[in-house]
Amino acid sequence: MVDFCQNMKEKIKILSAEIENFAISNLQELENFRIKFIGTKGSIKELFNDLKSVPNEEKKEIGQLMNGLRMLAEDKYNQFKSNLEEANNKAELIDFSRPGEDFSVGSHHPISLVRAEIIAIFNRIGYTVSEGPEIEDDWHNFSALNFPPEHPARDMQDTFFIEKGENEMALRTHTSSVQVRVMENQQPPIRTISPGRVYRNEAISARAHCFFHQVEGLYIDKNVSFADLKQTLLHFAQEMFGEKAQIRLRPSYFPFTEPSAEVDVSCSICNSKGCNVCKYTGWLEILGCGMVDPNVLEAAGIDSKVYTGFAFGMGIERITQLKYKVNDLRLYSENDIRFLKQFTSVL
Ligand code: 2U9
Repeated sequence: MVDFCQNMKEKIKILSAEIENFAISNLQELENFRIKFIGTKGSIKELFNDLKSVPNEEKKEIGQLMNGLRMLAEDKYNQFKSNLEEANNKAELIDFSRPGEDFSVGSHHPISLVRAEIIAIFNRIGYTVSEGPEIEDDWHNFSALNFPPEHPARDMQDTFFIEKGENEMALRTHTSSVQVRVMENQQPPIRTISPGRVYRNEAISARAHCFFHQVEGLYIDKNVSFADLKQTLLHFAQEMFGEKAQIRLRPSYFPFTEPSAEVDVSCSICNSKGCNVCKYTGWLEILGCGMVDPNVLEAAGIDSKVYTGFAFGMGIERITQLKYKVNDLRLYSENDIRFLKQFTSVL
């Protein structure tokens, strides 16, 4: 009899482990569980039938163990039943025929759009893209570009200095510094553009900002002439503003180019007839350019007797202003969604 009782206790232990481990993930498995353990022919019912044969002195202990077992099975069954029913009800609430909800897409910033367009135009005629640091030393930002020691651009009024003195560093004021680095590391032919952010110590207004974006171009080889420069810039203007665009050059001065010029494009808004955007001149200023000064070539280790080159520089904000008629520079960095979302469908 002792063996019989021991055997009963063993069976209760095994069944209790089986109940706990039984996996239920759907209604069919729940039903299988019910039949196996709780149903009229289930293992717990069978075990209860054996209770008759347990001697009276052991009945209480074994009876309690069996009640515990039945509760374990019933609790698990009820718990899974209500979980599965709840999940089923939720699934029934989903209307799969409903149209999807709108999700808002962002837009490319107009500066990024125009930057990409300028890069694509010059890529097509063989220019690579070079990038460099925004924090520059005096050599790459000024001295190598033929800025005399007392040039006003070197002043704190114009440039953001990070450290003064021996380790003088500044936020670059143009991306020409990147092209100095290209020349120092590579012999001609060089045909590259440098897009990037530049910094100037200016009060912020509709027409000026303390940072903006430039693309500067550099072409150095044997026999590069001013005629090559003019034709390259005409090509750029026609790609950017339409095939009817014309350019004109006005003499100018930059420390790093000689001769130098400022370039205007014909006003596409009024077909050069005169409007308030071109101030009734028919022309809009878009960039500066010139033949690279021999001093700049020599400073970077390029023989100015063998090579010549041209360079140009433009503000991306200015080109964007003309292309998309943006009349206030501050709009570019305020991140006003009403401004930005006007460019959602441009690409
Ligand atoms: C090297 C040598 C010369 C790049 C040039 C300009 C003329 C120019 C301005 C346009 C509007 C800057 O953004 S802006 O304010 N740039 O007028 N930039 S020639 O000349 C270089 C570049 C690199 C090595």
